[in-house]
Amino acid sequence: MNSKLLFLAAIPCLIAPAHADAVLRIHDGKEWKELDQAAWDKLPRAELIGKARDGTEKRFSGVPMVEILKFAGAPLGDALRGGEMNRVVLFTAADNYQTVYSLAELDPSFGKQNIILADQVDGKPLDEFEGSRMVVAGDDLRHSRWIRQVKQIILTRATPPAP
Ligand SMILES: Nc1nc2c(c(=O)[nH]1)N[C@H]1C(S)=C(S)[C@@H](COP(=O)(O)O)O[C@H]1N2
Ligand SMILES: [Mo]
Repeated sequence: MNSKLLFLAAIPCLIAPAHADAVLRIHDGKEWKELDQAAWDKLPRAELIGKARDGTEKRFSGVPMVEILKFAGAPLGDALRGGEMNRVVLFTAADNYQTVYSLAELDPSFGKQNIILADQVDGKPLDEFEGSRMVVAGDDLRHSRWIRQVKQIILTRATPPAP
């Protein structure tokens, strides 16, 4: 390939935007925070075994969900009571698929937690379909909330419609 062709071939790499889920955006109910790779790398990690989409057991590793909630400043433990009990956590993926968990069901003080935001499976980074990070909910019998390509997490409240 001559140098001109080489240059042209490099252009898509130079102008390609970072993948939509590369930086995790977290809304704490008041403002957006960005969890970039450097901040992500400092968080505690955990592993869990779960059934992958092909039905085989795989070893997922990533950040325990409670650590993400702490980063977001969510009320947890004794602080999660009374008026805080309508808190929900809304996950949105790069394909705009959405799922919710109640905050209480993600709080280890309410029950044993077996849920991580995974960035690796069997020691390797997730593939492009799974995205930079995916929710692995080890105790969910169905995988509908194993949301791939998580790009944002919003700590909000379940509020009824106006009467
Ligand atoms: N980003 C994203 N994640 C997703 C979905 C989706 O459409 N988009 N589908 C969910 C559903 S409904 C299921 S059952 C599981 C498993 O999907 P799979 O069988 O295609 O792996 O992924 C979940 N995660
Ligand atoms: Mo599904």
